[in-house]
Amino acid sequence: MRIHSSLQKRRLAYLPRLPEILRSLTRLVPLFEAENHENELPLPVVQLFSKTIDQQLLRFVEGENKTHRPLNVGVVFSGGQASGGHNVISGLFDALKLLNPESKVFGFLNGPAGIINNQSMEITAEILKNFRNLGGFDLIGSGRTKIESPDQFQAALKAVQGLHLDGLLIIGGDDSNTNAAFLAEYFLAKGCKTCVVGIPKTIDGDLKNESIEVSFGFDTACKTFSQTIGSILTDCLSAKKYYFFIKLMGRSASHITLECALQTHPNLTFIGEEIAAQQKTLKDIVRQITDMICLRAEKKKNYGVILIPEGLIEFIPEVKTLIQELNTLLASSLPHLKEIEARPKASDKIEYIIKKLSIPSQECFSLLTQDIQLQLLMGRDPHGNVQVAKIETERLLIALVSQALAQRKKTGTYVGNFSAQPLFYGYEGRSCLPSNFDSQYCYALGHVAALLVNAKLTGYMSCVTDLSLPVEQWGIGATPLIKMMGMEERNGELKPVIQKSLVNLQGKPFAIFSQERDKWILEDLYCDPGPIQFFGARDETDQIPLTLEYEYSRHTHLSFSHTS
Ligand code: FBP
Repeated sequence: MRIHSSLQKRRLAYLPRLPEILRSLTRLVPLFEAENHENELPLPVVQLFSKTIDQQLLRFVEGENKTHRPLNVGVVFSGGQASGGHNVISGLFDALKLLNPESKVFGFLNGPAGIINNQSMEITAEILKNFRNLGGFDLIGSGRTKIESPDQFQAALKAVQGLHLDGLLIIGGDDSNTNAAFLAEYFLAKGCKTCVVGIPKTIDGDLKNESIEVSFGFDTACKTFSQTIGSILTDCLSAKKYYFFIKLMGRSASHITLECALQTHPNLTFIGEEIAAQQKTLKDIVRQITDMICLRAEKKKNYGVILIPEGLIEFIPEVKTLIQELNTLLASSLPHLKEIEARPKASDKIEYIIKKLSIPSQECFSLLTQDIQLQLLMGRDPHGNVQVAKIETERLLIALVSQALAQRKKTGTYVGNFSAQPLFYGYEGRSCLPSNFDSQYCYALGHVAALLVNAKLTGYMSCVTDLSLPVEQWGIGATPLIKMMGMEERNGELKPVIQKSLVNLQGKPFAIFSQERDKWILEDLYCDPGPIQFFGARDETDQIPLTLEYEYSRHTHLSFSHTS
């Protein structure tokens, strides 16, 4: 049960703006773009998805007016929270009711496990009115269970047939939408009428491609982190005594870190993809931070802010190799994880595993602090990934930089004082009140999902495009889930998965960042964007992410002025 604050009450009453085209909802029909992507896809994808391989990209256009039958549609939240999820459900609900007031929406409880265990609830207007435009996934809960075994697929089939579902919306990231593609194929093979539709959700911003401009939740998370980073920058400038090492969520890709750097202008920002491209070692990174601290100390500046993407550690080539070796060793089917768990002493765990690594990985592992060594040995997530959110890279860097500075002090090349504060921002950005952008984007995504189910289209992801234009001019369509697939190693095996998008080092947002960042090292050109605005002028309330703006507009430099 939630107690609504007065701001939440005002948000419940907020009416998201809709793209103009959705105003003719009852008259919209799909228009397919003839194209053959079979040749571009890896062979296992073509073979595994024989029933959905021929799907075409589509958009919706006004067409013949039809009568609409009542539809039953199930929804599930899969994976980490992202602001705007409740608006996907609101958009779906409102669109379905408009198409036919007899339509019903069912929510599967606590993630995909709710499908397997057939636990659901009907979402009525009365229930939904307490969740519109609010953050979190608490209406029905979320979870990370993966539907993968034959029994689980069968259980899912039974659950959707039991509720006579015409559609099932999977609101998730790359892994969850990969699951959606498999479910769509499976349901078709079993002659089941339930259409599976994916919704691009993740604060990480890595579910992004030709058809998906951004995943929902990214904007709210980045604005929330940028607000806090902005406050830290001002605090830093006031007390002038700390170096803040701020790790930002985002799993592998550094999209969040890039967006926050563009919003706030910290002294130093690492972008994982650049580290990988430049083949930087952990020592190089430590040296880069240490050099900056020494330079600033010469100017009597013993403070500053450093942004570190959550996935940095995985991009450092020697650490990446180490993680890959550990992943293979610790894949749940193998006995090493059990051996490690059985040893109570940290040093015994480390001693056991280190002998199993290659010589370069042994060297790399030995460079890390014991805390980080243990964090790298922890269990994997259900998809076999290292849980990077749990690796305290910010503390590792502080420890290594402290050692390096102590060395430099001895040689007289560093004269300052180093006092560091580790911070990690992640969970606080996932369930907060969605920005207007996310509220509107999600509401539209839900509408498009309703149109897809109404048109009996399965294995598609709902798409809303042209997001840098005013909401009224946004476009709507859908892209086949399999079109986004590639092959990746999971739990030690090559599997078809929807590709994660990494920061494009040739793209405009990164170019603008690299053009500006050198100035930020010594000059304190800090920018404090303040909290998300919900009421007031549209240029303050409806701002889109800067990376999105730079990618799709003509900007060649930062779009707001510095405070100096
Ligand atoms: P999704 O990919 O499911 O959207 O989750 C993203 C994320 O918030 C990552 O940024 C983070 O690494 C991870 O979830 C944390 O997972 P958990 O919620 O299980 O701690």
